[in-house]
Amino acid sequence: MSESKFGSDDGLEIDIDTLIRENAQAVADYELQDSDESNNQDLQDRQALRRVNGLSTELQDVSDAEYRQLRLEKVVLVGVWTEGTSKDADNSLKELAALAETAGSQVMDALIQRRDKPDPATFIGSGKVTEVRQAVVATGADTVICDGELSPAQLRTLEQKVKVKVVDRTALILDIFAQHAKSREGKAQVELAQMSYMLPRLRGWGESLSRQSGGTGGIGGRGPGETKIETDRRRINDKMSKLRREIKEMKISRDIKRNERRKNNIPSVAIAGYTNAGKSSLLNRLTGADVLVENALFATLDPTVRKTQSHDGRVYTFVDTVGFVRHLPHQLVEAFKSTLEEVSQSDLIVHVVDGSHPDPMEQIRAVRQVINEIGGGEILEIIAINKADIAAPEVLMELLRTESSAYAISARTGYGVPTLVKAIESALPKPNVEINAVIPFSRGDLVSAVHETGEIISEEYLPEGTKIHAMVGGALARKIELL
Ligand SMILES: Nc1nc2c(ncn2[C@@H]2O[C@H](COP(=O)(O)OP(=O)(O)OP(=O)(O)O)[C@@H](O)[C@H]2O)c(=O)[nH]1
Ligand SMILES: [Mg+2]
Repeated sequence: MSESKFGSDDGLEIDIDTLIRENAQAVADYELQDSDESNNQDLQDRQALRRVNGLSTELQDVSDAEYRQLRLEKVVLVGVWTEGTSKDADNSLKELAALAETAGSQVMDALIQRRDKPDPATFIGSGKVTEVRQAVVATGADTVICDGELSPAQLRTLEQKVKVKVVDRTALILDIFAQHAKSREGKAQVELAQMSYMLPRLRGWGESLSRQSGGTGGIGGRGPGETKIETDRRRINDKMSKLRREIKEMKISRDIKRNERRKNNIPSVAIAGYTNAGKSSLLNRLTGADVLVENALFATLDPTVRKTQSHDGRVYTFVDTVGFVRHLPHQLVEAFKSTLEEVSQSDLIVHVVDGSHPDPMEQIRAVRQVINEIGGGEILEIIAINKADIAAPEVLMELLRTESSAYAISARTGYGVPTLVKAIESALPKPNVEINAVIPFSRGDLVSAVHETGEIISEEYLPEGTKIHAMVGGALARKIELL
């Protein structure tokens, strides 16, 4: 391989000069194309709804997921920087800001503290708490968002000290999911995740309930408030079991469809990756699907499956699904198990990476961690480094150098997409049974199936039928043998 070319096996290389040239052109086209997206009705609906559903500190009816109050929030972000460089810490807080904005909040201020580990009582050190309180007063903020998952006690103590609502990163992500869930399945999954987040925290919220009902917890903690918490807890548990059952039932029809595809040897390619990397844009570019594309985190929650055809006529599917993030709340991974199966049960993963992100390697690591967690660690992976039109060429080159099967693309301009498609097609599982048969003309369905899922070696029309020599999947081979 020459010095200026990077790329993977089979001669699919990238010429850096061309890339830089196309880069400049793409940036020029960039603004023009941006306006197309506003045609999307979904997007308009969503922008009209740019208000935040804050997790209300006062649980009205815990059996109903609508316990959150709708209000526009002004937030102060707080991070604890325990390891890595200061750039890592900044990136983390920038991501928290993007999450907060996606949830509809306005970020007023952001504070970060370096310490070995978060303070067990207040997350940030007590000295910093005063500073946070000052920032809250100075900016008129009504919420503090902490960059981590806080214990119920930490949330409560911090809330008392800063005197406004305190929310952690997990609650924020759950909130975005709640706002973006559209399908019945998606809504049920989010609700389940929210409840499993709420359950251990009930005591914290329960305090205000016990105050409401005039109780103080009483001796031995069995005041009226405590009783209410116990009823709440039971109701939440009941609701969670019901949701789990419902999700299981809803999953059945997708399982049937997936098994059908598998039986027919239709390979599935999962488009996975960090949130906002451009997965939906890539699906749209590859299949002409009309999936919502938005510069927001977790725009997509429901999987979209689209059929397509390889250059040699084989049918396969692409599926676009929910994006990943660093420290994806485990409640979400758990609740979205059935959705995430679209990735863990696929034949090939196209891992989309945002090449214009300041630290794409960190995103790659986070995505692989989730893929491993859901049992997809062994699946063949192709990296699609997206947004090549706005990415720094040196970042692209570095990624292409370190990743063995990586391609620079732009879902927006189409750059590199044909090369990526070639790589995908050559990585699709190959039909492995050789057939050499004459199929009667009355079984045209089998001939088309061989064309759609197999690889034709030769084909000839004889008076008694179509003589086909081909490689096909086991199930189809059996059907043909039984003729
Ligand atoms: N410049 C540039 N922007 C892109 C490209 N691909 C996607 N985008 C933009 O990146 C943002 C996110 O794109 P999506 O396709 O919604 O990303 P996603 O990975 O599906 O995101 P989630 O569903 O939210 O996880 C949108 O604003 C897109 O217009 C690209 O190749 N170049
Ligand atoms: Mg998407």
